[in-house]
Amino acid sequence: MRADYKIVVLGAGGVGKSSVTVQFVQGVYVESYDPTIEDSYRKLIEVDGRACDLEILDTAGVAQFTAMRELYIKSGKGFLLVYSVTDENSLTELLALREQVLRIKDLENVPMVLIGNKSDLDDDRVLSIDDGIKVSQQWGLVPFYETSAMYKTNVDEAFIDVVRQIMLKEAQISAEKKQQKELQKQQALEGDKGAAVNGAGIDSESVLKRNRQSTASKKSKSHSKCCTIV
Ligand SMILES: Nc1nc2c(ncn2[C@@H]2O[C@H](COP(=O)(O)OP(=O)(O)OP(=O)(O)O)[C@@H](O)[C@H]2O)c(=O)[nH]1
Ligand SMILES: [Mg+2]
Repeated sequence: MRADYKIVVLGAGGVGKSSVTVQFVQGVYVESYDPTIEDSYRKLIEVDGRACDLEILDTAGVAQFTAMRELYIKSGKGFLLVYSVTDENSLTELLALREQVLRIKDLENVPMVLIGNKSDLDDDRVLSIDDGIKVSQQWGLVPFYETSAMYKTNVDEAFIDVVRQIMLKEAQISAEKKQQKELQKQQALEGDKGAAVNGAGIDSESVLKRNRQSTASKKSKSHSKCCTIV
């Protein structure tokens, strides 16, 4: 079965969101700058033996086109947060954008990567790799990549990382659902037994406790992502 993945590319104007996206989807580099209003792309890829149908939303960075932001954040499953290593403000802008994503998604762990693009522009660089690493650490070790859309450096890696995070999250959600169903089944069974023996109530406290412990251990595991710089 093919799984659907909606990925949203966010960041300030001109940082290279469209260039990175088009390089990933079509394998070409766009030299000209044409500010995006909103573009959507599809790409079928296989990740870890699973067919994935990616829907990538390339969003507007320029302020006059950002009205739709809230809506597409709501529908996104994974996010690429892009700044340019040649533009300090573009990294500062990402802090507010990440806050907006977390507020709208209202989840503890949102699949996300941090991207410092235009890594080929050595002479114009104002942000170092360490600046990116610092932000990644502040964000709880969100995977960080320096990319060059021009040379396709780390572009596929960044997209695949976010797809893997979505996969992991969905696997966790479906495991939790399964666990909950089993718990309900068990409760129903024990209720039947109790009623048959002496009409006593169900003692599900230990099962619930186990359930909570297992969820807590999963959560702590999912925090232990490492930061990737190639
Ligand atoms: N040298 C270099 N230039 C890049 C790179 N990525 C993008 N650019 C250039 O930067 C300019 C802006 O790139 P876009 O991809 O249009 O930027 P954007 O973030 O989509 O901009 P908005 O749609 O306005 O938000 C273009 O002229 C690109 O060719 C890169 O990795 N290296
Ligand atoms: Mg664009």
